Amino acid sequence: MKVWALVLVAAFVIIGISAVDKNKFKTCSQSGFCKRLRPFKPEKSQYSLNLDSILVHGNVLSAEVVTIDAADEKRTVLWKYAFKLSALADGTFRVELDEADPLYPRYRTQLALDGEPKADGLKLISKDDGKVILVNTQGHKVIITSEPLKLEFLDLNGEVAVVLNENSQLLVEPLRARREKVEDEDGDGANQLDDEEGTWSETFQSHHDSKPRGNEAVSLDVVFPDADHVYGIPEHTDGLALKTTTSGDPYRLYNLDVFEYILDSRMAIYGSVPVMYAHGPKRTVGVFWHNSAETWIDVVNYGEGNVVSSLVNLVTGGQKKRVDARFLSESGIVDMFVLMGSTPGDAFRQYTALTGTTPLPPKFSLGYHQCRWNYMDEADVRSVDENFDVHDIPMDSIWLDIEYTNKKMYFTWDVVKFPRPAEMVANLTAKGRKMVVIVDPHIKREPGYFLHEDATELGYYVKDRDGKDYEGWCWPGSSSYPDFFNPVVSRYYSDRYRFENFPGTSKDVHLWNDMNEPSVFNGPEVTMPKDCRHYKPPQDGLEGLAAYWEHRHVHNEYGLWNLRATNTGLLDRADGVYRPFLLTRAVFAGTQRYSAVWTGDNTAEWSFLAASVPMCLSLAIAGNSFCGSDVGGFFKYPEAELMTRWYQAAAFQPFFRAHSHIETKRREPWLYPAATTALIRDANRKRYALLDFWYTLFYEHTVDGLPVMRPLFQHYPDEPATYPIDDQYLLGDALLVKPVTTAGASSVEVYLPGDGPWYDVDTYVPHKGPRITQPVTISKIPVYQRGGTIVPRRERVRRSSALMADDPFTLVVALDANNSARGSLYIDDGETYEYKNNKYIYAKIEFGPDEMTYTLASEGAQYPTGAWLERVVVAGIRAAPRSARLQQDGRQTALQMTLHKGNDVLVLRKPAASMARPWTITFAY
Ligand code: NBV
Repeated sequence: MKVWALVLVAAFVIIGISAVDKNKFKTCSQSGFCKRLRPFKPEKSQYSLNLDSILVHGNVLSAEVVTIDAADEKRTVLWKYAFKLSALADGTFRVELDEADPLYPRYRTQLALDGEPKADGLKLISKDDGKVILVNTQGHKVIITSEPLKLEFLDLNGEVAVVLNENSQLLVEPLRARREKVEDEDGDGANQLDDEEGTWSETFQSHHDSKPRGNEAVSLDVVFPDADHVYGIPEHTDGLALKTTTSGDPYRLYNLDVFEYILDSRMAIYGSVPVMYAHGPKRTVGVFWHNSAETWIDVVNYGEGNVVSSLVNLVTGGQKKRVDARFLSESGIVDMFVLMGSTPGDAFRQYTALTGTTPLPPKFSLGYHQCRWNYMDEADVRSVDENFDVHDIPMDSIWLDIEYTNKKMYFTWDVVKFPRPAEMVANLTAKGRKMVVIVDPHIKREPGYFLHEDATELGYYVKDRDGKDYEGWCWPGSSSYPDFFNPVVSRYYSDRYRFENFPGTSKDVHLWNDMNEPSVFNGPEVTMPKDCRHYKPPQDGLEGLAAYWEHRHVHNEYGLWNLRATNTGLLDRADGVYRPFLLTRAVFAGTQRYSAVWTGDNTAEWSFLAASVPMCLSLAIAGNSFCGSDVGGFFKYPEAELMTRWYQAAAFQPFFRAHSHIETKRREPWLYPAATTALIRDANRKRYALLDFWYTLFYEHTVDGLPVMRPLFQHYPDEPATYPIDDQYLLGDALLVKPVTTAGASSVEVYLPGDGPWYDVDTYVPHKGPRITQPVTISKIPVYQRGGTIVPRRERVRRSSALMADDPFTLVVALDANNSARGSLYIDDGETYEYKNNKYIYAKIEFGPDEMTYTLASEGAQYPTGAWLERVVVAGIRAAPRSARLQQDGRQTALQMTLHKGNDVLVLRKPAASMARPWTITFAY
């Protein structure tokens, strides 16, 4: 390692002791296009649609849009644009605006969409008075005003739900060629360089951006009438409901490795998902800004107390509720999807219909993961593994961070510390456990390293502005980065995951792609320079600037290309038989199709524990349900109480993994006082008891595209009190979780929406909302089951999820006011794709006063599970039945029953029905 490099790494580590170094990251005024265009708000938009050019073909209206200077009486056309409005399936529209004849093609984001969106019907209703009116099959109308161009999207009641370009901030900066010299335009006698406002270059700190294409920004404003709040555009740290940005910077989306990120901030961090939802009692709608360049988003919520009322009146004409947003990106085209809702669930589903859902995860990955930077050698791994058994704590996987490699050369092992990886993995799999290893995208530039030699020889690296292999600095020292945009490179990279190419791995070794923003320690804002060059498929006649994409165009989707290549590799290595698990830090629209996500390097502080909820909720409504945060906090050391509360909270979050920084004190559960270890054991057991509930939710997500972890307003859209809530959430529609996130808590305030009752899952005590004070001890996790639901549990806890496969079920029935409840259960082999061949069970479970039924809801689907029904617990029973009989396979059995607790909890003992086939329990009174 060169000396300067050592100094850099040391400095990195030392600087990292305190909170984020804000100077490393741009503010809006340091980001050329944001500074230039944030104030852009002309009184009248220059854009108008040429009514004579309109063509409606299939689901698409296309037309010419032109810009004309308002002051120009001759109405000279400044620039021409191609406009498209498409009607898409399920109440979604798409609006595209590109230059009609750009100097070079403008970048269109490639990987976010899960294939071509499905078309809907679009009918032209009228075209007069400068307005075009259209309607889709569902009945949503679109009114296009031609001059200035404005688009109004109407809900099914005929009310305006979304407006584009109401605030005249639509803009597509035309590409132009750089002139070496500009004639003396200001009359000072001198010719000037064509470089006003940093058009052709920009500098941030010591970093120079050559901007060979000049300015190419795009912008669009959106108005959401009647909205109380807007949500989404993760990843940020300032809560679920977005705030007005008139003071301070806009929300920023630019995937960045922000060391020791801070809370309550609109700064960009690792992920960027440009989808926003607006919700109020009238409706929920959404917009998806399909753009992978650096993006800034301003929000003005006129209903927020701090927006001056005179301004509210001026802008909204007295309308009390309205939220305005404005998307501003450095490059690309205007490509906005409008999601018409009308419920929150509809809008969330419309988004996943476009960008995809999370495929059914291997079941182990819903269990508990034990990670640390680093488990240092095989003996360390073995002892951690054994200690989970000694302390009787269920655990499904042990993770290896970067130190397992030979000098941070991925796909290799440090042969001194890890001489027998296959044996190490076999030790884990013997107990049904797995291993997860990290592979970062940076490649060590080390002579003799096969990956580096291949990539250099074959030209597989991202290029710098001069067309040479780009060299940055990362963990391995001098590094280069695969250009996944080239299909040949992605294929090559995928093949590195083949078992024969990555010795020591097997189907039970899963993956973690970190640092894929990408992180470059010595790059501008700790990432890749924007003028680096990426592959573009060669096309006849396209050369020079037209022959490649710049990193600026693709930045936010770089990580997604990395994940796609990894995912392909993991599928292919096992001939498509086994489901892979993959975790990523960088996030973009569509990431959910390949990977789980986590919230990166958090800190062992109470506030970060609390922040894990809104951060994961925002990601979940943006498609990424499989989300978690480092349990315990990555930086610093969590004392016993914080650690306990973190386990308790994370046991009820989708991705459940403990992780810690290499320099922090070891913190495996048994290293705490015995009482804390016991509490952690209890939290993990609660997780494992509900694994089938989680698995069923993830299965249902693949079918309905709804989040697994849900904000309260999703199910209670008419209850305004739920709108701002982001310290509690729902799992499916059955459980409500309120984690304890403060020290020394003896009670928490819980909002219980709807009619309830909500049953405390520990005691079955029913509660009615809207607000209760829940006393808590250190062992209490406030979780409630909604009356009207049935939740499957398995009470025999084992070392890992795989060992529980044939264990019996307890069904917890929480009754509603009609003495009824329903639920579902999904079962399969937990690891293969055989479910696609109908080898699974999806059962609907229904409870009514007279009978309880378990029916297989998917025709033709079967799975020979050995699991059986051990117990039915019915909470909230008002009239206890005299007798209960089970029927299955034509046989009848009388069941034993016991009444508990003031006689309102009924337990049916040992029905012993097989969960592989339907059954019925009938009650007599
Ligand atoms: O690979 C080391 C760490 C990892 O443990 C962490 O989870 C990642 O978010 N990685 C970042 C690199 C550097 C952290 C300071």
